[in-house]
Order: sequence, then C-alpha cells, then structure tokens
Amino acid sequence: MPGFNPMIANDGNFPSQAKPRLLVVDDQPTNIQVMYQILAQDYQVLMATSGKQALALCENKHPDLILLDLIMPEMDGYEVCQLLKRNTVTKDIPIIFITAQTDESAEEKGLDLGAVDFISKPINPRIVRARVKTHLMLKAQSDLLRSWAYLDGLTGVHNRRYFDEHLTTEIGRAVRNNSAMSLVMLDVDFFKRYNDKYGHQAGDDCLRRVAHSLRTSLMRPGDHIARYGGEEFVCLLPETGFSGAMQLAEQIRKEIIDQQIEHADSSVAPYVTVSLGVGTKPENVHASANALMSLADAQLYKAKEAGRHRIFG
Ligand code: GH3
Ligand code: MG
Ligand code: MG
Ligand code: MG
Repeated sequence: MPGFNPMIANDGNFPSQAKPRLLVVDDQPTNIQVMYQILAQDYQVLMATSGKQALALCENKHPDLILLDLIMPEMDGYEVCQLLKRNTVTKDIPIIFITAQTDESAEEKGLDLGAVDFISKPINPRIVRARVKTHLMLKAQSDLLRSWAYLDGLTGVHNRRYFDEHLTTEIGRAVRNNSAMSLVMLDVDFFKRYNDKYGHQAGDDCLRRVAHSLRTSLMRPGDHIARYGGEEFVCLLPETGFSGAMQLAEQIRKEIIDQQIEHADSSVAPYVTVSLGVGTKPENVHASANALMSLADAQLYKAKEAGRHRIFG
C-alpha cells in the first residue's frame, strides 16, 4: 500500500498519543485500506496481514482494540483470538471479528472464544465506527472499575487482592531472572490502644499517615505498597537484596516515628511506631510467594516479641 507505514499509520492531524490505538488484522491489504480510511481520522491504526504479525504487534504495541479478520491463511482469526486470550498481556484487549461469513455458528464460536462483537462484510462504515467507539468506552469503564477494585479505600494504596496477584507475578519474574526480591511487612504498634484513646476516626487518619510515610520512603519504580490487613502494610521490592531491604525498613521506621503522631498509651514511645519484618529471596535462589510472605511475617512477629518499634530480618 503506497504511503502506508506498515506498522503505524495515522493522518497526522492529532498527536498520535492522544488517540486510542486500533489493530486491524486482515490478509487482504485492500480490506485493511478500507478500514484505515474509516478509522484513521479518530484513531491510531496499526495493521497486520497475518495472525503471526498480529500477535507480535499486540505484545509490543498494546492496542486498545483489535479488528480481526476470521478467514486467513496459516493462522485463522479463531486461533489468533485463542492465543491472545491465553496471554496475560493481551487477554483483556477487546476483539471484534470482521468476516464475510454470515452463518450464526461462526458468530457464536467467535463470541465463545471471547470476542466482544462480530461485524459482517461488506462493512458499513458508520456501524464500524459506532461499534469501535462503544467497545472502547466499555473497555475504559471496566479498566477504571478494575483499578478501583484494587485500591484500598481508606489509604489509597493497593489492597490485598492486588498485592496477592502482583506478588505471584513478581516472584515468577524474579525466579526467571535469578534476581533478588524482598518484602517488608509492617504493623502499627499498640494500635488497639490508639483507637481506644483517640477514637476510630483518628485511627483512620493515623493509617492514612502511615501509608503516606510508606509512599515517601519507597521511591524506586516497581516498588509496591499494599494495605494487607487492618493496621498491617506490606512493601514489595523487586531487584532488592537483604541489605537494601533492611535499609529501607529502617528508613520507614524512622520516617513514621519522625511524624510524631501522638500516642500517649504506647509502651515504646510517646508517638505512633511500627514493627517491621523483612523477607528476602536472594539472587539465584528459588522461592515461592507463600514462603516469602511467611518469612516476612515470622520476622515481624519476632520484632513484636522483642519489644516492638524494631526490625527483624
Ligand atoms: P501490636 O502492637 O501487637 O500490633 O498491637 P495492636 O493493638 O496494634 O494489635 P491488635 O491486632 O490487637 O489490634 C489492631 C487494631 O487495629 C484493632 C482494630 O480495631 C484496629 N483496626 C483495624 N483496622 C482498622 C481501621 O481500618 N481503622 C481503624 N481506626 N482501626 C483499625
Ligand atoms: Mg481473510
Ligand atoms: Mg498492631
Ligand atoms: Mg496487626
């Protein structure tokens, strides 16, 4: 197709960043050209003429939506769809099948495989635009809901659900790369007494301030904080060995007491303090998510037993 960049094409009127990115997959370049003319005004359009090329583009360019031809040589649309749905990186990209096949069983099969819609050829440009717009909107809404479902409403850090999923992914990555990884678990000291003395609202404020301190202390991209339970938080530190994690734990311990949140009924200080447990998976050592969590938790327990406001690792 003269004038077409085989990877990315747009009309150049808008910054491509601002436009949602679509991938059009069809073995016939003329069909892609038709789609391009319909969509390029409003979207950044990626193009692939085979299933294999489509899979590679999805992994690398993360399109927001895919328009997928059903009948293609070598790998057909069903197979492309199946492979995309199996891959965690691509499984949530909405897929609309485009096909000349009019029988309902083809449509049923496509929807069963996880496609969101089915458009028959010959295509009507207005219908294509309307459906693309609708599915992009639905995807944006579900992304937003999902992000809320992963946040702790009180403190704004991630919640336990997010953490558990993320930990599994991160430990898998660390094991594959033979890299170190650490967890720091922390628990507010004498927090029941804090609530009893200052009230539950003040207790909530205190938890927000602890979360804020954690955000201040964790600076590296890839570090993660979650509220794991009532007054218990956990920090996930990829590519971090034992000494780095102990240093960070010390920084957190200090950051929190330095806030001087009054706690007259604490037995360790006149301020709110935390106890911390560090668990590390060293480089070139295999460890499971559960084992690392148990380790950090056991160290936290020791810190409590030893008198609180301290770090064990
Ligand atoms: P320790 O030093 O051994 O950790 O003692 P603790 O009092 O902190 O621990 P304990 O587990 O006995 O009490 C935890 C308290 O945290 C009890 C619970 O009411 C309070 N808590 C849990 N979630 C929340 C919350 O969301 N807001 C408030 N204000 N309090 C909470
Ligand atoms: Mg075809
Ligand atoms: Mg506590
Ligand atoms: Mg606790």
